[in-house]
Amino acid sequence: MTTPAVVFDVDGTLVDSERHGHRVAFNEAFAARGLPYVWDEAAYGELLAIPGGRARLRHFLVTQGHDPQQADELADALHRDKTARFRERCVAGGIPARPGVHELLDDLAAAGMTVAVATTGSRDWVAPLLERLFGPGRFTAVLTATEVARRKPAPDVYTTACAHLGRVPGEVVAVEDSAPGVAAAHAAGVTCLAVVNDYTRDDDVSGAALVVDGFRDATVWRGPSDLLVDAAVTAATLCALAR
Ligand code: XBP
Ligand code: MG
Repeated sequence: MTTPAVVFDVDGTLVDSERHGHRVAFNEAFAARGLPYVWDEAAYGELLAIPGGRARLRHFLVTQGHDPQQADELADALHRDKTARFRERCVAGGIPARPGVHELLDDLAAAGMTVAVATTGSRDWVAPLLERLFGPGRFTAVLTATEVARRKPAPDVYTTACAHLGRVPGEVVAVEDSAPGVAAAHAAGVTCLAVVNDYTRDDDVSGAALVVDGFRDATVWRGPSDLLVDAAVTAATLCALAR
């Protein structure tokens, strides 16, 4: 068995980006356009069920009474502005990695394991964020919503990542945080570790082989608890998951 490649989700997995990052950028875009909308933390948590910031905006605008065509045009304009604002935060170092992610990436590198990224986020901010936090060229492949036809929970971003890595799905382990992400990995035939967070703790992640609540000082919510080493997710955890 070759050592598995590990494909990481971004939002909510590698980084804690939604509550104080994306959500704030969306609200700034609403205000810049003179719109009366403000997504509070609870409302945004509900809207996260819709993968993709533009689709999330369009859905919300229709619920606010905008007709479909107007909602389409406004969602385009707002998402462009939001993406520029969020990108600035990424470049300025305003989006932190989740605790334990740096240590896990170092452990995977020491074990000679290939790492990649598969996200619903937009390449415009994903590329600078990954470089700012983890250094250039840290990931062998980075697949974003920009490169695939269908967003998670469709398997496209994971099947494309496997192809870019030259791996069959059985040689890959996905690390995700949410229901759409776990569903996408499962649909692609990729074993999945779910590392839930305060927005996704009630998500249906039944497709995951192991569910924990963090990368360090972790508690196993479901799955073989002996796969954690000193309550931490390590290269050995991910290798064992792939078998
Ligand atoms: C999470 C998403 C993204 C972000 C917003 O992506 O659904 O849409 O919430 O980013 P993942 P955009 O968990 O797959 O990384 O506004 O660029 O879509
Ligand atoms: Mg995610």
